[in-house]
Amino acid sequence: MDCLFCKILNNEIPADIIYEDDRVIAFNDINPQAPTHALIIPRKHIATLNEINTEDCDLVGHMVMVAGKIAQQQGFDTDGYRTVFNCNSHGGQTVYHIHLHLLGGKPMGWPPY
Ligand code: D5M
Repeated sequence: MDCLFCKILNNEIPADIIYEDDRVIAFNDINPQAPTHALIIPRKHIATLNEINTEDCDLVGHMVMVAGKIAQQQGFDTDGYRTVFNCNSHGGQTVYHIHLHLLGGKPMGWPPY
């Protein structure tokens, strides 16, 4: 499968990994949009949010929990942070392996045009 994030998971492409466990890894985004910009990805290949099944709900919840854990470790949990799943072209998705963006370390605006 020609998936960039599967290649990172398989150590075929390097990444700055900041967290890993049996279900997910997190690494720094190559094009950071905030002082901290990490991506939390499941080890299971799921192309978009549209492919999430009932059996994946715990996994997706785990991704969100890991985002909060990283925010806490990096010390911006109290000031706050942004988490984003982009889906398909209108959502701005460019890598088709679901990933949760975690952005922190500065105030952010809304809406995110
Ligand atoms: O977000 C895809 C994100 O993936 C985007 O912010 C850049 C990031 N990216 C792309 N290639 C890499 C590598 N090799 N390392 C780290 N980060 C990467 P999307 O929501 O799909 O637009």
